[in-house]
Amino acid sequence: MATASSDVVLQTPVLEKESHNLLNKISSEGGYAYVSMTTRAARGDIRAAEAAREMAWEQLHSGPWHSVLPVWRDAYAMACLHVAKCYYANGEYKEVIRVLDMGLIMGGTLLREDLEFAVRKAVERVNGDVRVSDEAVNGCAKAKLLMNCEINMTEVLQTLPKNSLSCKLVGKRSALSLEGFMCEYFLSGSPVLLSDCMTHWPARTKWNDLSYLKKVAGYRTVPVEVGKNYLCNDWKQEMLTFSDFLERIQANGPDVPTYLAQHPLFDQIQELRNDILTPDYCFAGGTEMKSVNAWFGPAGTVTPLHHDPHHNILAQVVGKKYVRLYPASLSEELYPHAESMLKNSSQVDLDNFDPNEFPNFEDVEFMDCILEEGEMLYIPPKWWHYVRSLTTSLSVSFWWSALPSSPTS
Ligand SMILES: O=C(O)CCC(=O)C(=O)O
Repeated sequence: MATASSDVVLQTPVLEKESHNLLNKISSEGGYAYVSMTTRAARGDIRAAEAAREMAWEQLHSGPWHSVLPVWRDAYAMACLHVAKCYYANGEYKEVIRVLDMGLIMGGTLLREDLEFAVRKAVERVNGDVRVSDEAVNGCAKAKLLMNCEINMTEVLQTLPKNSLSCKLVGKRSALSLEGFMCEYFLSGSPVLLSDCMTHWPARTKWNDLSYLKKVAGYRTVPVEVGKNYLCNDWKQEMLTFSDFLERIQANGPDVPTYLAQHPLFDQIQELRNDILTPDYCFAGGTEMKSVNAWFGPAGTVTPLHHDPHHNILAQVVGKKYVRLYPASLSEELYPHAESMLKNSSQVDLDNFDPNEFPNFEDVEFMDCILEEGEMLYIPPKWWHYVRSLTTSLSVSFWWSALPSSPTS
């Protein structure tokens, strides 16, 4: 049985081991004030812990993300652990989870093990505290994330870009073998819809169950995008608890959608990782897995026309999406943005297309499809894609690179 003191102290063995070295590195980068605050924080001073966290946060926002020194990301994670330890000692477990999630999302890798262990502890505590409200959760056990997956094609066509679903459709293959995928699609770099290959995923039943999602992730903090899309001026990012996010999706008002987009949710929440499997297709080419991301939002989210450098299997777990694809070879005709940060995105807004501004665009050939629940879409590297959710939708993208020895590299 746990002793009283081990009950209120959050164990952070990696922090104990690495603190000295990390603080030395931070000092050598000129972070003396941070080091001084952290020394007080380690003795349980919550105000000092908050101040250190604030200082590290400022460093994380001092320039473009790639120019932030990795040591400041570890410093941020360290400060989050100190703040969390103080809240934990006070029994404020929801606050502990919030702070630790910020550490997981924004912090470096050095203290990740402690962050993950600590978040598991705090989640156990919260779940213990709210056992009474389990009834409330069970009461809505039948509540579905998406009640009805049917769509009205006439209405849908009105929301899609001009000429959608009228030209070349992406071909669909059922239960295609890895060898078939390699020979017919991967090696030639051709998109394909893959059906009947994710029936065994626990996510296929679990993720449409609101009470399950709330139970495993409700108190966790996630980053979401608010606004039409990342190319628009009014677009912003927010941090929300997963429960608040689910409520927003359910409310699905007429205003701008909230989209949990391209977030490595499965590195953050182990229970959700256990619900998915890496598709065999991702082993084509030797495989170096780059990232597994969640894309979760209401009907009407749009990812504007862009391309990525990796092979991609986009797996549709809940709901449906419309996807339009343009081959990599036609890049020049798709009006890529000139700025280096945006050069993988097209200037053409498919939802407000102006032929006078982009006269050659309409003649460019594309392929498109509706990605149905339970299907995967293979998007070859550098193929341009535009994606619009037609219902509440939850997808997972698997990005991988072929090894240098592979014929496609
Ligand atoms: O599903 C979406 O909204 C976009 C997916 C995407 O762009 C990707 O998987 O690379």
